[in-house]
Amino acid sequence: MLSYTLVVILGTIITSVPVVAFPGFPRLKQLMKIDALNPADLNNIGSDAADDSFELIGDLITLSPSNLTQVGRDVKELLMKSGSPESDVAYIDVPALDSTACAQDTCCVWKYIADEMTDLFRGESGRCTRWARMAVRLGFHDAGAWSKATAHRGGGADGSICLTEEYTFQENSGLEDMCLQMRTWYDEWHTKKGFDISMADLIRKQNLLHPVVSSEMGANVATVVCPLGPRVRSFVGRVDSAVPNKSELLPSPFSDALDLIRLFRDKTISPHALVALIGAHTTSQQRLTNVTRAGDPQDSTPGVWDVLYYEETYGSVETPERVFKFPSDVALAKYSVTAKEWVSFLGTAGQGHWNTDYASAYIRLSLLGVNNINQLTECTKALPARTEEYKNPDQENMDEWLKSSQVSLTSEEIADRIELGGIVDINNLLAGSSEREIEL
Ligand code: HEM
Ligand SMILES: *[C@@H]1O[C@H](CO)[C@@H](O)[C@H](O)[C@H]1NC(C)=O
Ligand SMILES: *[C@@H]1O[C@H](CO)[C@@H](O)[C@H](O)[C@H]1NC(C)=O
Ligand SMILES: CC(=O)N[C@H]1CO[C@H](CO)[C@@H](O)[C@@H]1O
Repeated sequence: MLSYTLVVILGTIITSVPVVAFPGFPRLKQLMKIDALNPADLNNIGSDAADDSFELIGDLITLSPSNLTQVGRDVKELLMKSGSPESDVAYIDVPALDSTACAQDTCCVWKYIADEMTDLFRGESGRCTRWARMAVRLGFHDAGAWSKATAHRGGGADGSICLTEEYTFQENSGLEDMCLQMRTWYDEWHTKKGFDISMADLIRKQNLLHPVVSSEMGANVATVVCPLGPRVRSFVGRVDSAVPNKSELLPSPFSDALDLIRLFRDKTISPHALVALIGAHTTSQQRLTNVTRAGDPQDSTPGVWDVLYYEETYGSVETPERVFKFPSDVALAKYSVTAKEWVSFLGTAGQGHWNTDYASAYIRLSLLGVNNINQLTECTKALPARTEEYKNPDQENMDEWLKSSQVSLTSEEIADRIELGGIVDINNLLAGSSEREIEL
């Protein structure tokens, strides 16, 4: 498939980009300026109704109800936890890309971009690739560099992570490739394909292909491409900023639960929502937190948006040796304030609950620092369809890999293969196949 060839080529080019070897997380922790803990956090409430954030953000704080657009009203409802944060609304007929109908529909070009993203985000096994995971993390790191206390200095979901050198900051290690890819898409769609806009048409300009929009749309496309992932309602039209913002506002995998709760509180994200968001690690394979264990996943089913991550991190099921748990994740799983919500995501009944909570929390996260929420356009219909049922075709081989923590070329090859969503075939690899390029 063409898209995989592209990945291989890109992978080769990208290895020349300098990557900071160790992200230096502990330093960041000292830099955090933290308010006193909200007393509500000390009560182990945990129920959806009582322990969540309903706070308004951005322009919705000051706009009177009569001045709200449809989108303004919808987002306000979503922030206040009414309305559904997931949706399956989809195009029935997509207008041709070069048609007038497409030009008049803000979301139309996004459908084409989302399809192109999907090719990169989904692997042969049906799982999502490292590109999808990077896209989700990129959306978080762009939006998450914002806090109430520093809001006057800007920050948030403003694309600055890829528009400036922000992506080379230590805490963004591992996201360099994704920013380069976002810039490639920007060039392709904006510059080359001529989806350009007149200066007068400012809103249209904002709705078009700025990396900022890509970074939040990219995250939502990636999330739904991961099998079992939610289809998060998606809004476009954020305003770009070329000002790099505050690195110290992102979390460290070595923080304790209380620090993390405080850090996210200051972003209007409740402990409850934090527990839902952090479940994105269900898909991941860390590379930089412990470099000698590069490629080791955070649960036994990397690339699948399942609740096994919650079970294994909590310790309610046996976890194979190769699964690498971040200290911060374990801390949240065990802390009194967050444990109750954590446990509510365990088991098959947890999936639907988690997906809804994740979608709700991600909508909030993706709108931090956005001061034109009332002018956004909803483009959920541009997202690909979700995969509601999924079983790894190669779980037996995956399990074999997971139960050995031995570091060898073979294990790295398997990790690489899984990162690109390929099917694991241990026998082939053990037979000494040194072929790095996965059969695509
Ligand atoms: C307590 C908060 C969090 C901490 C401490 C944290 C930390 C980390 C670390 C250390 C990595 C691995 C980087 C590496 O070694 O290569 C990672 C990966 C990742 N994180 Fe988080 N994270 C947090 C919250 C979140 C949130 C809120 C999201 C999304 C909504 C998210 C999404 C991801 C994803 C998708 C990856 C995988 C990236 C990839 O495969 O390239 N994380 N995170
Ligand atoms: C709301 O709209 C009215 C008129 O339509 C305008 O005078 C007022 O300034 C607006 N208020 C806000 C907060 O935008
Ligand atoms: C990384 O993992 C190895 C193997 O489990 C361990 O010996 C080492 O202490 C870890 N290093 C760090 C920095 O956590
Ligand atoms: C414009 C702006 O807010 N820049 C800030 C980005 O973060 C650094 C480090 O915290 C500050 O020194 C800048 O002022």
